[in-house]
Amino acid sequence: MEGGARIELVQGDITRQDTEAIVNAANTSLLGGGGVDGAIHRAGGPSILEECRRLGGCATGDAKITSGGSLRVRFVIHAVGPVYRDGRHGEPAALASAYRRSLELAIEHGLRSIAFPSISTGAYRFPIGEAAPIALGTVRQILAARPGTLELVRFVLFSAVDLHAYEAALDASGAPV
Ligand code: AR6
Repeated sequence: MEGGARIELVQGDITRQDTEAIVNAANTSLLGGGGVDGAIHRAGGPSILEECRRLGGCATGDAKITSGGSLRVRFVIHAVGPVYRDGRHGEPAALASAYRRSLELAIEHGLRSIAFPSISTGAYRFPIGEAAPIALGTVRQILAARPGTLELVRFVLFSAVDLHAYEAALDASGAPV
């Protein structure tokens, strides 16, 4: 528990979550792609892309919100993580910012639950062992600072290896969940 909220780690598919919002690992165009982005647009139907077209893109480290289309979620929050080069080009700060902006949007919309994929650790090649503590640390910080807002933040990891990386990061941070 953090600020009255629960952080959950599960293995699964982000498109099948029953939270109020899911987060997309998008790119700056917001016009779709592979991985999580492709799966969300496939499962959510064309209305999400139509909304995205009107948003005029999104900067790295920022996030924008659309409806959930035909998904069971109310909203999709499209977050843009950094492309990883060597970790010395602002990638950790940009990754933290993508999580922070997503949570801020969720809180602004009065949402109680949100599910994240592991942003930037696929096509954008951010090493998951470095990304997991940044993701969890940023979420914890915001939950602690904004008690009484979000109740559930779920990380949906695609593979068992990815799930274990997040579990290890959570254990290493020492705080109870
Ligand atoms: N559910 C949960 N996790 C998934 C799913 C899924 N359905 N599919 C893949 N993952 P990526 P990025 C995992 O590449 O690195 C797109 O083309 C995957 O195994 O989706 O932020 C965008 O348009 C990995 O661990 O996102 C951008 O151009 C993690 O989700 C670019 O890729 C993120 O992988 C963004 O790259």
